[in-house]
Amino acid sequence: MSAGQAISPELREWLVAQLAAGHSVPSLRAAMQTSGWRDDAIDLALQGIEGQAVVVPAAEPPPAEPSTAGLPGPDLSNSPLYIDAGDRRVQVLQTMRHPRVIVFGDLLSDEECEGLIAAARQRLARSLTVETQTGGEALNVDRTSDGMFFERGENAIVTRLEQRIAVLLKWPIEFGEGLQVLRYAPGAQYRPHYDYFDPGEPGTPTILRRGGQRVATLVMYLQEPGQGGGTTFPDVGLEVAPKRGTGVFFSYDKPDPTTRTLHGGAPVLSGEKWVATKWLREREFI
Ligand code: PD2
Ligand code: ZN
Repeated sequence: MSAGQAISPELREWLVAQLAAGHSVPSLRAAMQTSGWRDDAIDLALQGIEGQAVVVPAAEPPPAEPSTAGLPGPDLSNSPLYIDAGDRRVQVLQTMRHPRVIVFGDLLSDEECEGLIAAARQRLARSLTVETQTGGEALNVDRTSDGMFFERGENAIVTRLEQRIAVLLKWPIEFGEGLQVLRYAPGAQYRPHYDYFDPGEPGTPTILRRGGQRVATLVMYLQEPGQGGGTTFPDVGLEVAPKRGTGVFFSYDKPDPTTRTLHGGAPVLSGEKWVATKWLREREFI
């Protein structure tokens, strides 16, 4: 090494990179001295480098939004205000991309809401949730509502609604679970959870035999409480008001928290909240 050694562009680049990586000018000077550089050559090499030391690394591109291709849901590419769901023109009130959430207005008539409640009322029992340890069902303290399931196509209102949902969400009727109806009394809630089945739980393979994973949820409000009872998405600070006839739809392309589909039913503060939930599977649900 000698004082006459040329300061090549590569050396300059290397020095800038070292500074950017957090090495100090004195530490670089010491390293160059150890390598046999003379002080005047070091001065020359470091000239002007200090000023440009802060090389800001290129910002990470934002994570790509998950694709909704191959999932249930309407085509929103032209930002429609209404969607023709066959027998009804449904409003698009609000949309979010990640998580994919759509709030639909005028999804059900008052008569349909009342008809579903009347048919469900006598069959209510304290809600069970799928027990992922075993694949069976169990009482769950996270869910303090009462509920029941209709069979697919069980009565005229259920059949009509299932047909409408299939058109609206472009997903075959056969891929849907039977409609679930829930009643929340004052104080009742559904603590935040994911609707997909946790792949890490031992009971999940048994559950998946009936139609694969859940890929989307539609919660429809049949009766609004006096206060409280919104559907919350804690990861994104969203709360959907439980307005009768309205529905909140969300989809998830994988059974994973990165979908940001953590959601819950906030405690009902007064009155009674009734909802109907339709879960959609990857394949025919049998
Ligand atoms: O009733 C709700 O708002 C609610 C919230 C979270 C319903 C469900 N999940 C569900 O039925 O999965
Ligand atoms: Zn849920």
